[in-house]
Amino acid sequence: MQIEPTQSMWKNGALIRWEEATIHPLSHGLHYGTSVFEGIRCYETDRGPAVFRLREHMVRLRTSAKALHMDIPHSVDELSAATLEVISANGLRECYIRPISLFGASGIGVNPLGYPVDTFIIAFALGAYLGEEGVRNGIRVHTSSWRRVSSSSVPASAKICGNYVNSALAVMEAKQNGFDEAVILNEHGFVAEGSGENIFMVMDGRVLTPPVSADILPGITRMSLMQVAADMGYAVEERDVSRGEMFLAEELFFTGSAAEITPIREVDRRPVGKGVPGEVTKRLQAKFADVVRAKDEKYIGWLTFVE
Ligand code: PPE
Repeated sequence: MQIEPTQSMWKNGALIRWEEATIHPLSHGLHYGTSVFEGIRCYETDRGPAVFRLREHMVRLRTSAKALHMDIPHSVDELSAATLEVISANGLRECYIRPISLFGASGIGVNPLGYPVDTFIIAFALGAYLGEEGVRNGIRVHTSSWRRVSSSSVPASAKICGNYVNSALAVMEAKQNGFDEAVILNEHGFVAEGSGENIFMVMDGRVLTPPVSADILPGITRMSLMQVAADMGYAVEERDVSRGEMFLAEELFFTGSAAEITPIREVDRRPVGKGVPGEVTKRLQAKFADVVRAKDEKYIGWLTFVE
């Protein structure tokens, strides 16, 4: 997706100009994928811009880093404050925020222990990840021929950049085959997630999603949606889902910071339900839109307002 540059970003504790941002070509994170990142959204509200679940994202950044033995020398509070600083410095009202920490340049070789760690926080405007049309009318997906990276090889539930080679292969294959996105099965053949989204299904009116033990990324939108759905009175369940069960689902949808809630209208060339976004999905989408835009007091604690 194309984005417009902004004026400044945050690097290792201070704002720098967008044009000043550089990475050494010998950075370990570039050669070996040893970097961790986040994706966060900030929404325009009546009380000004507000970042959705900022703290939770920064906690996950540090948890992903821990899985790589990477010590990010900034606390959750510091990273959160830096995010607000970048948003206000650039006068952004609604934006997407991309924090990233990487092992820098120190030498050559696979072992990064003791290497410097560089952290950037970048914010910019971003539209619907899977398209406006997709959010409204649903997208078409297929089951990938690639299996989800397994926790027996890498920490699959950490947001480690190298893990995204798997996602990139899956989404390229999906696009080349004429689909909007891929559903990736895990090593055991159960449904894991999309290339950059968690997946939910509605079965007999219940809201189901694969468990974290299915080698998914434990999505913050996923966690939030599970709580909102339960509060709305839906039975919510985490359990393994087979490929074939997707064909039985009344509704299917993706969740993610970038993707928000995107309905799936077709899977493996079979219509999901009636082939249009379902009622439960639409109700959840509407509620979620209220939650992130500070229109529901109950979840106001999930927002950090930019002064
Ligand atoms: N699974 C994967 C593999 C994933 O990358 C994401 C986020 C999710 C699930 C949903 O997690 P959460 O955002 O916490 O609800 N994908 C991010 C990056 C997408 C990208 O193309 O870059 C995102 O949505 O920001």
